[in-house]
Amino acid sequence: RQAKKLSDYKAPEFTITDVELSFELNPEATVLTAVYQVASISDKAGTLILDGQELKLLAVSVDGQLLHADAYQVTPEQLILPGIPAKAQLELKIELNPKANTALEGLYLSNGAYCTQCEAEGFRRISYYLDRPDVLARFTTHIIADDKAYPALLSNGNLVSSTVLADGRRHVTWVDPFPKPSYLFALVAGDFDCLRGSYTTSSGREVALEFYVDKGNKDRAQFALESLKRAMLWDEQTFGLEYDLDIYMVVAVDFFNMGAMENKGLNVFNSKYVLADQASATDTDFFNIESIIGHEYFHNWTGNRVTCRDWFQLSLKEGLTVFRDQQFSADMGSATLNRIDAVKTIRTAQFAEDAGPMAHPIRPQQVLEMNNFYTVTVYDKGAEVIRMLHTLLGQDGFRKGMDLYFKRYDGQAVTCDDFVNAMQDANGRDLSLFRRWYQQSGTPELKIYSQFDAKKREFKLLMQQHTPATADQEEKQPLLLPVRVELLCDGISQSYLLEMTEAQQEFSFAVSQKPVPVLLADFSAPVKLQYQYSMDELLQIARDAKDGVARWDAIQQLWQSQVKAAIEAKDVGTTYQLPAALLEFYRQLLIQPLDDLAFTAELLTVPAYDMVAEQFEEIPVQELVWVLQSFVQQLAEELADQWHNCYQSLRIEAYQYQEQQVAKRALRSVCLHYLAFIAGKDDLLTQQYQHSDNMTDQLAVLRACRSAAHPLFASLMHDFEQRWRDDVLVLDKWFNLSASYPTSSVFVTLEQLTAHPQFSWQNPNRVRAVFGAFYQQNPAMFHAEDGRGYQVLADVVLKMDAINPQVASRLVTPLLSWKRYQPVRQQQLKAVLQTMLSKELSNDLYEKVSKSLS
Ligand code: BAL
Ligand code: ZN
Repeated sequence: RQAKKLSDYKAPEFTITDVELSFELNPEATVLTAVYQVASISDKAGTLILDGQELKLLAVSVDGQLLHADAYQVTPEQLILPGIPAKAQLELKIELNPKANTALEGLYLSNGAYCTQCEAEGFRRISYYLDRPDVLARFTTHIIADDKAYPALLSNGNLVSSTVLADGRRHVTWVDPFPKPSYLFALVAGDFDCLRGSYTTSSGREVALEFYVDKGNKDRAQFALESLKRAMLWDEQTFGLEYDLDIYMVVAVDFFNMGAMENKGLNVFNSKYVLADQASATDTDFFNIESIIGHEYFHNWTGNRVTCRDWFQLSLKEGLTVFRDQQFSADMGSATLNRIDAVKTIRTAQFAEDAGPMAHPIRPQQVLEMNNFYTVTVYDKGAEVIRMLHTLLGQDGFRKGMDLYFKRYDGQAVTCDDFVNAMQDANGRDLSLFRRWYQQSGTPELKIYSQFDAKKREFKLLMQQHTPATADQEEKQPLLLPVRVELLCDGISQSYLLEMTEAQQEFSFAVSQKPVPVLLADFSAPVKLQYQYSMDELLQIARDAKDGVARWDAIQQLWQSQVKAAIEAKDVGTTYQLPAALLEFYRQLLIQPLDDLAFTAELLTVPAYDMVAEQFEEIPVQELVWVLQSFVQQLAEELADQWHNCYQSLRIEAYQYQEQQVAKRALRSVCLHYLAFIAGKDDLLTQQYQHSDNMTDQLAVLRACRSAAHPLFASLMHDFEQRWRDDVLVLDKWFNLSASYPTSSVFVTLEQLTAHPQFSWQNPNRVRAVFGAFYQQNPAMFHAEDGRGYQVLADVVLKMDAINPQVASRLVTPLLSWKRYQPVRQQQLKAVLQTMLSKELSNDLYEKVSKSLS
């Protein structure tokens, strides 16, 4: 199997300027007529090679002449057409079987509705095409389908005609005036409810907003519609970017591989990121909807108007758009809490990716299956890289760079280098060193030592950076690290932004007395920091630092050191005593929570397993599970009255998704979580489950009972399943909780779940709800001593590979990092991976499994 390399990039020899697609929809035999205006770049005749997969080609014509089958060649991946004139009209007739398409790439059926997914290389499953992002064409789309069964016939751009044919079918025509790459093409046909709204842009243009959802779900789309309006306004105010078509459509579908897709003018969304109301969705669901609606909308400029030259440049649009959606969410709510969430993602999933066999820079250099590179590295580390530019250039400098980027490249397919050039030129600043972030993989380690000279009244920070080798790259170079520092002295905080450019550097500060340094405030660079703090210093930072992220991080570091101490003391039972100072800090927080209750809730939360695990080169699985559980138990018991009193003081009013209320619920949920670990709280748990008016509070009870393996769990879960068995989105929460129950009974449960009438191997949401939860939230059982957890997941991965390779390839991730575990686990993991590799695998799975074993 041949991987593609960034260094092999060649501009296309032909381009396609105009595309006219006519779909006659039929579940098992859709007929597509595709007409392309083809132009040779060199203005010479030549061989045109189009990409295509699993297509039934019925006919080919060039300039109106039907070609005989020996005038072209069809391979499993290409249509090769020799002797194409410098300018030609190519017409293809193709038959598709959407019903048989369980991979959910190209044209497929979701609950009876037709929909498409073309990014990254799905268009080649619809038609033979130059399926690469640097070929931009104007698309006209005709859809012909039964009018009664499919009243909504949608595609990109503006609707220009709609007529009913004599045979009762409807024929609609959509024209997208903006040239686009094929990955942004979309078609939807179905019978939906439509929630309509409108938005007037800052220049006074009226845009129709339309949300297409399953029948009966219109009310649940209201929040998404309002989120979209907020996103449109925010992009105008923050970046001066206005929407450019007359209509913006969002379709919610149940069968979808990703979260959502930014097709021009016609976003397709996983329904879980559109539909929400207080009874069925949690505060986190509402938050995610606003953020993803924003993300897809922001792509209209960062991705669609300016797109990627090739897929190695994916972070050009994804890193930048994640950064933009993070800024949007920060402005809609709490900047600190949003930043904490982003830091958690980097420290868990992204650092783990760097440490595993799939390590890659944010601009990968080699790819076998592009779908494998929609990763936390490209997305979230990509966003960190953009954030560092923002930090270095400041808000105004960054905006100047963005303005120049759009001025130069609107309507083009460009590279990450082009983006950095715009930032550099707009600010008159040399960013050559900074560019290393795009080509170097791995997590830099930043060691800092301090020295205080009382006589000279000088405080020094000695910094060393080092990036360990990764699976893909041996040699590493120093990077440009923006390091935010606060010096705390006598309750006063002084802030600095240091720019580290060498492997080793020293920074001096004039001070009156020895300060406590707050290092890497706001997590100003995606690195692992090492500094020897005392417990008192960490508690002082947690109390006094200006930066909220640093305050939270100080508590994180404190917990990390406690976990290490408990494991080193081989004291993994119940006897390890948490330090009195830490307990006292928590006691005071509970007696007098901070004004920001959501931030208080974060401080009161013991870090999750995956967060702590990432600190260990060899992960001591069972010890970690025990230690974390025993810490929660100890905190629960030591502060029993305080948890109870704090919980009782937070009575809340009728549900609204509103910042203060969300914060109160978050703190109540944390208190409840600890209370579930104490005997005698059954009434309180039952009370909240039965009497709350919203999903957030109900789910908090189930989660607390799950984590504490509480006797109430079974009966409450039974009730929940009865209540929600007809609502699959909510039932996913039940699937998730069932699969993450931390006892060995879960292995029987997993079998029962897959036999549940609402479970379907064809639906990625169901599969992820069960098996994603099993490996992400049930470390004790996923890593069961006898290797059963690994075997269960490996069997599911193989089964899924035949149905939906993208889903299979995501699920295999936790099996790949076998080198991080003790020898027995290594053997167990390697054995399941070797068995996998002996089978016929998709490229998606083959790339990951073979790298892991190499
Ligand atoms: N472009 C794929 C989905 C997203 O990142 O928006
Ligand atoms: Zn995106």
